[in-house]
Amino acid sequence: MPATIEHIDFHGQPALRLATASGARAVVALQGAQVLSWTPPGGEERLYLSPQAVFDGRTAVRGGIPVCFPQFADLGPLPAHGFARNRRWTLATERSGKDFALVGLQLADDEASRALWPHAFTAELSILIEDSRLDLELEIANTGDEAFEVTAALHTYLAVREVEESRIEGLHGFSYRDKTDANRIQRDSGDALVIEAETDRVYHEVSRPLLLREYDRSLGINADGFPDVVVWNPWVERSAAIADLPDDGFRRMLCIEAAAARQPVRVQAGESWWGRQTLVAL
Ligand code: TA6
Repeated sequence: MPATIEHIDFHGQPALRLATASGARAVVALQGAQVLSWTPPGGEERLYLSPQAVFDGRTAVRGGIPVCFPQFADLGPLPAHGFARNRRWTLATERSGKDFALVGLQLADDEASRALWPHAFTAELSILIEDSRLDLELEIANTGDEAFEVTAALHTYLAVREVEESRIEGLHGFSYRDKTDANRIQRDSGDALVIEAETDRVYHEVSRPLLLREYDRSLGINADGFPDVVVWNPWVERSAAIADLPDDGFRRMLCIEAAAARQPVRVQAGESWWGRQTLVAL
């Protein structure tokens, strides 16, 4: 049986379901081009989607892989994480082969985007599932006459069995900006990062792949083009304050994000920039 790409309704919203012969599956909402579910062969969900996520076609959906563009977090005057996650993208490419499925979704500037951010652009997110791998590539093209600057991220919410029993390996020695400590710059000195409190860090220029280890499974995480890695877990109090996250939601999620956050990316007129995040279930 070849791989398939189906148009489905997911919580009342248009979405795509990708499936491969070896049993990998993904669900991608048109809103935000947001991957909401990914199960590699074997059938275990590897992304966290909040059971209290709002599906109204506009509100940012809590979980999966939101695309933050053209602004990461509050690093500028736009709404938090920009507007790409609130807009409906269009399906531009769909391809499937013996054991892969690929979709490409696009967002271009329009009156509403230019009212917030006065630039001509196209954003394309390519999403590929193949064997135990999920690959997301974001390409931003400047279709206007003047250079612009963006910050961006793939804000990946990974599903974990129990956050305190998970370890992130590979961050040793890198500097990070700690949002929970007045944005102080620190250096990671442990051999693995274990989440035991609210964590909101932008690690700078992370040049090696990461490994998320749980007691019975692991996930390899690699990025290209995106220089930074964000690690976020809201922990007890912030989890309780976030309306679309259950009070104990922080136990089941860990965001490990591929980001261009420390320095904005400058895209010249007529040029483009791309960044990729790859997850491999191990
Ligand atoms: O990526 C980490 C972060 O910027 C945190 O500071 C936290 O607020 C989170 O993203 C979620 O943001 P959101 O706007 O989706 O509530």
